[in-house]
Amino acid sequence: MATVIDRRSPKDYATDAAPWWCPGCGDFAVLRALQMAAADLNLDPARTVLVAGIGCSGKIGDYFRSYSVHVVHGRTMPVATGIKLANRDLTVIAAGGDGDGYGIGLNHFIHAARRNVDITYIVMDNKVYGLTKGQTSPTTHLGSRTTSAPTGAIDRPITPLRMALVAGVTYLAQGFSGDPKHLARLIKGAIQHKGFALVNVYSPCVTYNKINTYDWYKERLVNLDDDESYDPGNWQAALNTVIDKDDLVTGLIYRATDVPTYEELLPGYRPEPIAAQELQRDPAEWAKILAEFA
Ligand SMILES: Cc1ncc(C[n+]2csc(CCOP(=O)(O)OP(=O)(O)O)c2C)c(N)n1
Ligand code: SF4
Repeated sequence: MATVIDRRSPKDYATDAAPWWCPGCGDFAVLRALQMAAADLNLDPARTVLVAGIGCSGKIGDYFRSYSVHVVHGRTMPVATGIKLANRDLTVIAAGGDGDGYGIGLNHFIHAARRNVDITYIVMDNKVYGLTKGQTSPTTHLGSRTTSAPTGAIDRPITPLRMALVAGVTYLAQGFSGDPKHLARLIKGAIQHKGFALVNVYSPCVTYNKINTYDWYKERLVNLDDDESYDPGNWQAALNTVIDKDDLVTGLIYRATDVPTYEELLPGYRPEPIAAQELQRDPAEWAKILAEFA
């Protein structure tokens, strides 16, 4: 007989797999925060899908209890979008690294944001390619020495927060692995948000990034949630703030609640869950479609 769980705890979202990350890796805190957020929302693991990218960060899909798809490098967005459109009754979360999302997957990220698909995207931004041994990533700071740039990076970095705002994101937050409870609140808000939500997380790579460490962030990060005068509903102020603060902010940066989701705009949209809809086609209609490809 199936067990009915009324109330879940973060532990209920752990799998049997032992995390493979280096001791101290920021991704442990992201996993913990995601588990806390899921427990707070009492998410049903059987109605939740985690789409994980390739990289150390992408291992999170093995450790969070839900359905999970480990997709090819940079393709979390199209797969998550497809899952949501096929069954919008599901909670769809994507997670991966800065290389996965802002390098090889950059164009998919921009299109997912502008479409406002109802998915949550968590990026573990450690400013290097951790899995492949510390090469420069799209968010590596100018001048940082990495295994692929031993004399210092010469490419100007991508700024995910500014890019997301310009692309049309409707929920934008930034968290830090040094504060998992705060991060859990930001992830919870992202999952509750109806539309595309990006949570960029400064998640230190303790093995390959000796510059952007926990202490480096602690000395610099400003929590916007502590500032009562900050209005996350003001797009222009959000953009000005991330530029002025050089992207070193945490908290809810921007939220718009009046933008329809991609699903709602699709022809034939109906508000009730797809499972409740009549999906049976007339057999003659199927035969006609099959005949076209015979
Ligand atoms: C098409 C393709 N190109 C390159 C790779 C090699 N590769 C695997 S992970 C990775 C980068 C991972 O960096 P990031 O997304 O920042 O994740 P992290 O490991 O730092 O968490 C690369 C380049 C690959 N697996 N597939
Ligand atoms: S290499 Fe870096 S990102 Fe990968 S598990 Fe180790 S600390 Fe984490």
